[in-house]
Amino acid sequence: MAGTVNVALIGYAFMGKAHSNAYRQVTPFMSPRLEPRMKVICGRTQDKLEAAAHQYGWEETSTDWRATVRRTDIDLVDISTPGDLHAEIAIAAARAGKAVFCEKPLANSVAEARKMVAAVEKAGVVHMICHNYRRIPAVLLAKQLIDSGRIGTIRHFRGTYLQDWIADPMFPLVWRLDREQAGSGALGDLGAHVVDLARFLVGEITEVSGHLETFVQERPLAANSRKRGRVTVDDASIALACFENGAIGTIEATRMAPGRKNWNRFEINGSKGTVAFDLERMNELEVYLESDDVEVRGFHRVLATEPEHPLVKSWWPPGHVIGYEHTFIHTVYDLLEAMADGRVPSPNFHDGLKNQLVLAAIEKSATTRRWVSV
Ligand code: SOE
Repeated sequence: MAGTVNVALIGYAFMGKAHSNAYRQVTPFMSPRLEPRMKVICGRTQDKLEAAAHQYGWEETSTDWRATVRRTDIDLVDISTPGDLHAEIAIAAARAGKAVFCEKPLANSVAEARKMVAAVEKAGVVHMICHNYRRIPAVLLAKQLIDSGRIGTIRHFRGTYLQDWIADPMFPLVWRLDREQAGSGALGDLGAHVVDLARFLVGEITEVSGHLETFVQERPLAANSRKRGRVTVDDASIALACFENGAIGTIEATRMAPGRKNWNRFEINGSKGTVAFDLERMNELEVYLESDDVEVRGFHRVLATEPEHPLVKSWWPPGHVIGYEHTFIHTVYDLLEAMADGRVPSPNFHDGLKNQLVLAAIEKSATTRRWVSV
């Protein structure tokens, strides 16, 4: 290990949790040359901060982000707050000479985003936006196939990001439904990912024709469900797009599609083939190549878990999908909970013995060429 990066994370909600987990897991799995040290987690409410620090392993807490970004012992500022704070924090962090890692969408307006870019450029600091879906092996495989020309000239991009968590009109008016805090609705929250994937895989977008819709105009207040407040962002967004390279596309994002939980899907058609991806089956890429022999030509489901696939080497053997690690986490969790209760969890040694008896019986049967009772 060549050194350490002291991290300050600002924001402890869903994205803060995802980022905390990334700092914890990156070293044991991927051996980066710089090791993140989870120095301080920063937010508004002290008891929530303490709980988050304890849960994820942050050394300290702070309710003062301004003081935090000025600290001389902080190298990297991670902005996982709602969008209305991105610009102010990022600019302050850049001025303090810190590397900045920011959740998407970058800002709540283009004007803010421009100021953020100017600040990091002027300070000469490292900066990154968190478009995590670019780092999925199957998505990177799609990129390889596109960049190598295997699917030919790209003609169509069809990107849909569908969720359903606000489909119920009684779902409360959380910050993501407030323009002041979130900037926009499904468009910025989910559409930003689709746009990023479109740019990453196909190229720059030159022209769009969009439509935004807010189906549920008022919702119960989060703090008092008897009162209602106005939804000031889009529930759904849809756009046609033209790309610099001549491709055309559609970009759809909604949080009002019952049954679609995290359906981030794209299909890209080229002159010689198609690639299609669905986040809900994130270890797979569907591939169709005109160059395949006609009698076997068709969509192939490629399981992107071979060491030859991008990023996979750091994880598991072929077929051991990403997500495999969570099965161990769940197992260890149940073990710890059982220890806390003073009980023996399941499966336990009794299960191990019963299993062993079956294995032994199979061996015996194989040698004796007979049925064997267990
Ligand atoms: C909620 O809609 C959300 O958590 C987004 O904010 C994330 O960016 C997306 O990756 C998953 O869904």
